[in-house]
Amino acid sequence: MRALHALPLLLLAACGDDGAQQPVDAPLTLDAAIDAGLPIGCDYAERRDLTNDDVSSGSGSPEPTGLMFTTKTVICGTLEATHFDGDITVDIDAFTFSLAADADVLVRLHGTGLATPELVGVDVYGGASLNQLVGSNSVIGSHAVTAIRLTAGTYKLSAFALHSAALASAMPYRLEVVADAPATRCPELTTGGYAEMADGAASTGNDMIRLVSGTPPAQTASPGDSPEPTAFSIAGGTNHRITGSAADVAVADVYEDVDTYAFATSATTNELGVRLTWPGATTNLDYLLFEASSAEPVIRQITTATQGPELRTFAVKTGTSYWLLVGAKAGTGGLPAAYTATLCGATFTP
Ligand SMILES: [Ca+2]
Ligand SMILES: [Ca+2]
Ligand SMILES: [Ca+2]
Ligand SMILES: [Ca+2]
Repeated sequence: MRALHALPLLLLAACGDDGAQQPVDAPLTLDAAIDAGLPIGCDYAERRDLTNDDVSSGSGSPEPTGLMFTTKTVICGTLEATHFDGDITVDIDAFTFSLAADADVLVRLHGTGLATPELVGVDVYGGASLNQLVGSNSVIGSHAVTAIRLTAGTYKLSAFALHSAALASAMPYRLEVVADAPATRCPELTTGGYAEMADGAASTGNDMIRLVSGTPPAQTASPGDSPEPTAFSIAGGTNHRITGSAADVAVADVYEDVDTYAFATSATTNELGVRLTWPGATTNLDYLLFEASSAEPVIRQITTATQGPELRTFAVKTGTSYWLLVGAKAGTGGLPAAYTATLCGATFTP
């Protein structure tokens, strides 16, 4: 299945990104009437479903909400059941909003049933033509979340649902942008936690997954490896520390040493941030998240930077066992590298 941002992207030609200009002497009753029609908790509600898709149809344009973000902005829309394109597109709804100042934000998409279609999420675009992808998320468990820093300006949120058939019924959703404080929500922990202990002299004791270029990730054939047993059951609002060493090993793999850590989410934890850090500026470490015993990545945080952190916030399933794999990119400098992974649990309640 194609990612949304791999679909043909057609630039907006004649559509400005400014909200409709209101005459300064517009009657006050106009605003009152619009506001009165909004569902509770919504700052804007989708108005033109059939023409707010500027990705797959090419003929649409984002709805200019006119909203200026301060601490929380909520856009309410619906994934429609009525205009599946016969391929994979169920519905795409694009909206613009603006920030007057730079801000760290969490972008969430939530609503009942959003886990039903094959892929539901939000792409965030910036730039003068609103075609530069600056963030994205997809539903895992109950909802979708990502954390990004946005500079002042105008952005486009494209909510999408991709599936092999039309939805059985329409699904209302809420797109929310809320202020974030990543430095306090998920700072690097510097003491305590779980230390890698089962990698062995060959640094293969905790591998679990092979990532060979050109083939899907697969479980190792070795019967001798096992994931590091952190025994973490991560509750919302609690942060946990893992430390380990990425060894300098020669393997025919995308990664040299890979180290896999088993942990679980608590019954209410539905979001996780993972901050992976290491010293120096010549080493490229990545992390991937798998559900335990699966070789299909749920999250790949694999930027090519040779300086930490690798940092991402995403939705997770509650009460679920996961594997966090830390890998040293093949050929990277500075190995062995001591690393710290800080896992930050959160409970989002709509
Ligand atoms: Ca639409
Ligand atoms: Ca829609
Ligand atoms: Ca290791
Ligand atoms: Ca290893």
